Amino acid sequence: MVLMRKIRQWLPRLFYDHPMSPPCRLVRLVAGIIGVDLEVVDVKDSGIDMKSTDVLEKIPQHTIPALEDNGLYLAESRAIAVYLISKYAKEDSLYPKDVNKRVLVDQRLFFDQDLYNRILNVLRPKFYSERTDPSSIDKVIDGLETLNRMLDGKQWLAGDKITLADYAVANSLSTLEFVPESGMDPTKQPNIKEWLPRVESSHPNYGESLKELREGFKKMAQK
Ligand SMILES: N[C@@H](CCC(=O)N[C@@H](CS)C(=O)NCC(=O)O)C(=O)O
Repeated sequence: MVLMRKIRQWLPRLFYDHPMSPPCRLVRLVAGIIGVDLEVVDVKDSGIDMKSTDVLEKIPQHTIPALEDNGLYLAESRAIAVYLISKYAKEDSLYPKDVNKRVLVDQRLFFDQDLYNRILNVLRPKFYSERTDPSSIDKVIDGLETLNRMLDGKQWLAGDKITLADYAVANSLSTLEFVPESGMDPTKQPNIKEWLPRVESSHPNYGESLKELREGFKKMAQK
């Protein structure tokens, strides 16, 4: 039993990744913070086709990030982060076991999924040199106003400690740096302005992750 557990700990956790993917960044960030090793497979470099029959059998969603851990196959960045924390973190503050605390983190994570999709509707046209629909910008601003209200009088998004929700939402917001011309500066919202640096300085890995993103954006802009 003990031997099996030890062997399982040594089996590689395959992580299907791309360095510039924001959802992949969230998982790498969380894994780094809780000290879990991932065997990173860059899908582009390795030529893996997430839509190939072999991969789709295991990961029907064909998106990255995806995780393969001892027979478990998982897509969706927030679900992967929840899994890694629940299974491997030494303590539960990032994703509490107490259901009354955890549900607040979950609520913010579902909110983040919606917010990120709104942000994507503004980022995507820039990738394809298309015009952004002004209503997409309005929807992001509405999301930022909601976030600002969530943070009213609070240090953190869910409870009295930093959680996965803070990292997920901050990670989503960081992608707005790619579209400065849109005028969607989250720090125009006073509570977000105070909260963001709090998240950024909460762990050295966050600063590293942000640096990596900014360097990537710079390279993309030079192309
Ligand atoms: N909600 C998903 C979004 C994943 C996603 O859309 N990933 C993109 C890369 S950033 C992707 O794999 N796109 C390729 C595809 O949809 O086939 C998550 O958070 O993991």
